[in-house]
Amino acid sequence: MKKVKIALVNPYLGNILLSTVPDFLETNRGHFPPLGLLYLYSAIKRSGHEPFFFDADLEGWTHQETARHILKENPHIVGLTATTFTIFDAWALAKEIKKISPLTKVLIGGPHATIYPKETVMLDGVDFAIEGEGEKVIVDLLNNLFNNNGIVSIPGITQNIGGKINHMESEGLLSSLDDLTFPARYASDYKRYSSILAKRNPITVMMTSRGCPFNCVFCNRMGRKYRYHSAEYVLSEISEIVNLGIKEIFIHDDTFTLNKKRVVDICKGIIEKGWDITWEARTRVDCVDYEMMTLMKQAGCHRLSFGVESGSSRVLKSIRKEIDLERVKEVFNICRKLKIISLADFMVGNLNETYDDIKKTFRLVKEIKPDYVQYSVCSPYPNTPLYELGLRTGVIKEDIWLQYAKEPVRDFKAPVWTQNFTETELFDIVKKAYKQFYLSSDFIFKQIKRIKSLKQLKMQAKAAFGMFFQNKC
Ligand code: B12
Ligand code: SF4
Repeated sequence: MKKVKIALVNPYLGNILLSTVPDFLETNRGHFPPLGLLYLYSAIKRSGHEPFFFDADLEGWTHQETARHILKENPHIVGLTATTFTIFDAWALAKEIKKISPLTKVLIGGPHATIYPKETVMLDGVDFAIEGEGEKVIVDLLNNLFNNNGIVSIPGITQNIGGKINHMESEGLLSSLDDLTFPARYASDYKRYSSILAKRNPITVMMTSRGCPFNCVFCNRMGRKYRYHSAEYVLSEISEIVNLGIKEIFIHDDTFTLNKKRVVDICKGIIEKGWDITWEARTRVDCVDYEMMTLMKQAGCHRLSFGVESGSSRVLKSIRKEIDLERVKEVFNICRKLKIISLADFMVGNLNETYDDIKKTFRLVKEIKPDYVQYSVCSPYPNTPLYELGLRTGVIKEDIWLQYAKEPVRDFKAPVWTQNFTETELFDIVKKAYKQFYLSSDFIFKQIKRIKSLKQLKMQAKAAFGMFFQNKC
């Protein structure tokens, strides 16, 4: 079997959709490692093929520069990662690569290609799209790249063969996550990843589980099926991270604390090892309790983010978030008691939301007093129940995400849920809400109390700005 050289690339993201982040913050906000590509790197390395990794976004390379750096390594194929929000840049890079080296194959994977595989390979410059989790499929592709005159008929792969689209449905999600090799952080310039929200830089990210069993209407999770790494696997991965000299971990699981026993085992393991690490995670208020949070705090958890979405029970029901507002209040109290920094995530302009409901959200924020709050205008993402409902009921007039997938344009505007409000009204409400929270005497006083040095003052100010402008994901 021929050894295939593949370049795995995180393109420079100069044109992310919906970016409300001012330039000065965009450059200060830091960079997360592209975890998906690092998992692929490990899988490819293990299979005997030859991967190269480039983070053009971290380097700040233009697409032209990136193409030149990549092609210096003479790869047979280039794999780019893209979400729908970043496909414009991935496509621009694909075209740049083809301009210099028309025979190099280009492959796109990630959330966008998963939703729109056919549209992705119809973009000029793109040969293949991979749907879903890529670790197994990419190896299948590399094993077969030079067989059968370059025609690859493998589940999960869509190919453009001279204008004819060969789409092979994916076989679904990986069943055993513990079979995966740890993401190849060593292949990246791992000491350069950072975040203004971190206590200590450099940082890394982890995904200790994949999927989420809940059904919020606005959410697109790549397959709802929840799967997780064992506590032993997670602890060995943390051990590798510690050995790299990294002390802060952003756990990016959709709902980290879904399985209590696993969380308890992970925390006990960290405490037993005596690792000097701090970490943060995202979860739901109905998936934590006092005992678990106490242990998490002891194990280095310093911040928790909760998707609360609305202060109105009626809206929470309507968007299928199904959390109880009393529980929200209890959990934010526990955070305060345990000195875990809390972040509450809300959306404005939800399905069936009225102005009275929005007022309830603001009242709830005042009551639960989160350390940070993140508001976003409800935007129906592609392949979500909300987007489909919008198309059926006429709230969204046409399938604009599909049109965008067919021809990504730089100035595309993601749709906003305008059932009861205009777009301008919603953005005005959000802007006002941010000001009210971050410029309140409560917030400023809390920040000042926490500050012990000038360095910390700078960090707190940056963190507040980060929250202020961070978009919802
Ligand atoms: C962490 C996270 C963030 C972080 C960090 C992103 C980062 N660089 O790591 C932050 C907060 C910055 C962020 C920001 C945003 N995010 Co975000 N984010 C996530 C989250 C929760 C985890 C991503 C992750 O690390 N996954 C773990 C890895 C292992 O999975 P993966 O990246 O999908 O990679 C696998 C496959 O996709 C595939 N694959 C990926 N790339 C490639 C490439 C090739 C060549 C191949 C073959 C395969 C392949 O194989 C990988 C391994 O199995 C996901 C939801 C989720 N659960 O995945 C949302 C998600 C990716 N984000 C989303 C969105 C919308 C955003 C924002 C646009 C939000 C906003 N409005 O501003 C921004 C834009 C940022 C961007 N660069 O696109 C959406 C994307 C939906 C879409 N259709 O595009 C997701 C899916 C969540 C959702 N709402 O549904 N995000
Ligand atoms: S919003 Fe959170 S809880 Fe709801 S389905 Fe998505 S990941 Fe799960």
